[in-house]
Amino acid sequence: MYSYRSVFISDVHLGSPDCQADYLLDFLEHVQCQKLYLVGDILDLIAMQRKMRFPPSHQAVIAKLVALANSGTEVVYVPGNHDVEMRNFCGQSLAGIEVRSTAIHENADGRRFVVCHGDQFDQVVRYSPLLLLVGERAHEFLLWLNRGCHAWRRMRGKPYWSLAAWLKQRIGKAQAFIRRFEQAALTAAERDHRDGFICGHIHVAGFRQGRNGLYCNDGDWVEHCTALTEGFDGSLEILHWSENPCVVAREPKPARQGSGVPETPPLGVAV
Ligand SMILES: [Mn+2]
Repeated sequence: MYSYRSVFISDVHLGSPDCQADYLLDFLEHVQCQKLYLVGDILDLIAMQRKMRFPPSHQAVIAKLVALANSGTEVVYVPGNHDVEMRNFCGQSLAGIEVRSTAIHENADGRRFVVCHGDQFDQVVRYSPLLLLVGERAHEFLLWLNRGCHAWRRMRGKPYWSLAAWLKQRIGKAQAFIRRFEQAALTAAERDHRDGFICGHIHVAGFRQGRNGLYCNDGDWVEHCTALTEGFDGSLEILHWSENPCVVAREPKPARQGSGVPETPPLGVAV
């Protein structure tokens, strides 16, 4: 059993064929925490509008989250852009899950983070990197190809590997997009006088130490299967869940005063 003070997950996309519900269920079975944040795009109401589907494994994820909320875990749900309708429930409790438009998380070490899905920065950064490059249809095709690749590898007994993730990491424009997104989040955190910003949305887990704050992205359960975790001392890590769970990133140390450019932490995850 993995034990944490807090766990942040987002971009689960339940109801979409790309959701890695089995991995997430396995993760939720093996991880315990005092506080679980669902940082948006948990449900994919857009995909469900196109084709209504909600297989048993997706239902099991909902049942597990509700069970956690009713057995001592504080579960906070901050809806995103694919489950934007859930924002109508902000301020309410759904089956024990607290729905909020934004949350403030206080770390064990006293740092305070804004917790928000991140789609509000779309205006600033304009579109996702792959949409920008190849258009929506091609992005869907890539995800479809990714599913085929996953099925083929599974048949051959190989662990999960993401084609889409591999491509994204290698596309320069995608990296430039990610930088703009990080900067927008850091600026927002600074404006709110917080110590950092915790979000999802772009499906790239990682940290970025800004001049006055820390950017944290918990990734997704479509391409990478990652969560942001807070230990009991307040330290933040990104955990990649697969047959062999591993920590793929730790929060960078703040740049020293006067050292100029902040250090560059690893971006995304190597899967
Ligand atoms: Mn999103």
